[in-house]
Amino acid sequence: MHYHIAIAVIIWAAVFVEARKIRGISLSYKRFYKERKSFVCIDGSKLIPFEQVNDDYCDCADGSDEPGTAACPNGRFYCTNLGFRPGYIPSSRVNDGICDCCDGSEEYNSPTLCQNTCRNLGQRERAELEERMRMLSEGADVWREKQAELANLWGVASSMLVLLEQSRERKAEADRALMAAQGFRGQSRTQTRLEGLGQSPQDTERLGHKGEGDQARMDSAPHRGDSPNEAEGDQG
Ligand SMILES: [Ca+2]
Ligand SMILES: [Ca+2]
Repeated sequence: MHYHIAIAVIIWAAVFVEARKIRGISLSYKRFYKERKSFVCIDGSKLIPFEQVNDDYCDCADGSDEPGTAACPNGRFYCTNLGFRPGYIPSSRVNDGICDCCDGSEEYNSPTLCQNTCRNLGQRERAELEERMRMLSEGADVWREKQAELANLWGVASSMLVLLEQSRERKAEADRALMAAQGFRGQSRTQTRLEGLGQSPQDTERLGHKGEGDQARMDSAPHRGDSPNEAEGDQG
């Protein structure tokens, strides 16, 4: 007997709590809707008895006294949408016969029976998100792979540059050695020819200087016809 009374009390309490529930508000806005007190419009413009909240008559300019009805043109209704994403809809869509919230909570006084599709929508959205995350993860793996390849290529390119520089240095050394060898061979050929003529390079140098002296003397010696007297004598 006592058991049945307790069950009845619990059911009555649940029905009472549901009846007193303020429709169309989110948890963060519940602090504005404390029962048994006067209600202050959220914009602070007016103080009204709490009975005028959701009484289907618009009292507040911001529509905050009618979160669960379509009375205020600028009001908005909060869809809890358990299992999916919560959100707001314009209060004009409350009890308009069209299901807008996936939990159908805005059609609480409507001939339209709305199915709760939040769970399916949530599952679909989670599957899509998982697929997107999988693709992003694969893309990230490919990106890391390409980065590793790129780093490897940079290493190879750096090694090749070092080898190229070393080869340039060796070629420059070889060129210098070749030029030195060619110069030495030229000197050797000259020396060989002079030795064949019985002269040493020093002799050649002296002869060169001697030839220059003889030429100078020949240039400075007087020539016939240079003196005017001689010219006149020749004429006499
Ligand atoms: Ca009202
Ligand atoms: Ca609706």
